[in-house]
Amino acid sequence: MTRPTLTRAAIAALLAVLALLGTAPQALAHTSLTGSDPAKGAKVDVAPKRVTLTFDEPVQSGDVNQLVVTDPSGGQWAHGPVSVDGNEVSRALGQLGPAGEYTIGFRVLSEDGHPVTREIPFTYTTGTSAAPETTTGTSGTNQREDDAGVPVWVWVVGAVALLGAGGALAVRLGRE
Ligand SMILES: [Cu+2]
Repeated sequence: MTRPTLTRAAIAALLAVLALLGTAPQALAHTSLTGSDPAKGAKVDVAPKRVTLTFDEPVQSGDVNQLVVTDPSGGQWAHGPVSVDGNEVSRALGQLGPAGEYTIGFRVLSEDGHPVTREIPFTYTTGTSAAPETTTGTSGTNQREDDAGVPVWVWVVGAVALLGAGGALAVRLGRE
């Protein structure tokens, strides 16, 4: 009798699919960023004293979150502890120096243990003019600036992303 066997196999397959689908709502419900100060793409003319991220759910406190602010040359401006207050994560900023595009980079742990990583650009419109323009610069100077343009935290976040890639892939496969 092959028919009952096939039916049983079909039911088993269906249950497996349902089990996979059952994980999808959780995967879609990951903590996500709902806002930031400075906001994404903002043009600020008064240097912020603090950078604050707001999420749709509480974030894990403790020494598990990273939050950096990088200037156009790769300089770091956030300092002190990363503080967590419910849905908000913030960190103090030094007086911003050069005008230009800054990037807020973060990796925080949501309550369910999943990391949330993002980059948020904003522009600081005032402040000291950017590094001496290339009018007097040689190509050697430019090369050096290019090298300095890749901030260290990019590599850190990249490594973290690689570590998380396995989990993300599993989630993605589960969703599909
Ligand atoms: Cu999650």
